[in-house]
Amino acid sequence: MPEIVLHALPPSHPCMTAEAALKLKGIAYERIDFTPGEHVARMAELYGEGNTTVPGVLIDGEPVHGSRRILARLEQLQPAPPLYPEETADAVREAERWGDEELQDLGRRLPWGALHFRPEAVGTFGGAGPLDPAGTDFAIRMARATWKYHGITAQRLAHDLAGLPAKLDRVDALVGDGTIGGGTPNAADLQIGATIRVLLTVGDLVPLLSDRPVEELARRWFPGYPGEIPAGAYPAGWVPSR
Ligand SMILES: N[C@@H](CCC(=O)N[C@@H](CS)C(=O)NCC(=O)O)C(=O)O
Repeated sequence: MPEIVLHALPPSHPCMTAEAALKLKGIAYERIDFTPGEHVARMAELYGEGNTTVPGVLIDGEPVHGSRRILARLEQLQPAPPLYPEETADAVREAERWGDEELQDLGRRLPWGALHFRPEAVGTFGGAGPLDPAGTDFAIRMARATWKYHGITAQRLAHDLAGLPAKLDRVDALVGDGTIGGGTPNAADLQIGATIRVLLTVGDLVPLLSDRPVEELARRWFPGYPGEIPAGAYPAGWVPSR
């Protein structure tokens, strides 16, 4: 096996996807976590201009950037167990694409959307308790910068929340038709499951997510993930009822 280095940011869900694939395939790797901010220059240096997001992996020095490219490359390196099982490969690829292009951003916008209203909860994502007042001042500045960076606005947040039930129904349907949720995770399980696992940290979303296939899938493939934003963060009426 070649030497593999995974470059990541600690709370990143696409990094969880890439790392879960490495573990699933039993591939040895070293994980290097950048600090947010520092990652931009370091990733561009390693993966080329414009490739500033995580995850990236270096495979004997060969740069592979982005969770989907990484999973496809790992499949070539070590075909078993398959991330794209032959009999469902097309459906898995389409579900993986959807999970990346249409669901993954919610794993950034919805938690950060809620943290704007409950900044002290930023501390829970580092595995600690809620922040003290000085820490909360810092978190308020961080949440403002993050809203700007990810283009989060109150209108966009309300729109994301309104559209969430249909997306969750789609995930349940993928479990129902056997595209995901089998005995061994495939690429779409890992892509979709990581985003849903992050959403489970948002107390306001728990009623929408709990006791259904979508929750079971996320907790099965990603049992541990820190972070707890108490319910009641989003303004009243923004979270659709189930
Ligand atoms: N769709 C890409 C997106 C990766 C992505 O946006 N990663 C986030 C972390 S969750 C990131 O690097 N954020 C920092 C930044 O945008 O500079 C993938 O799956 O690899």
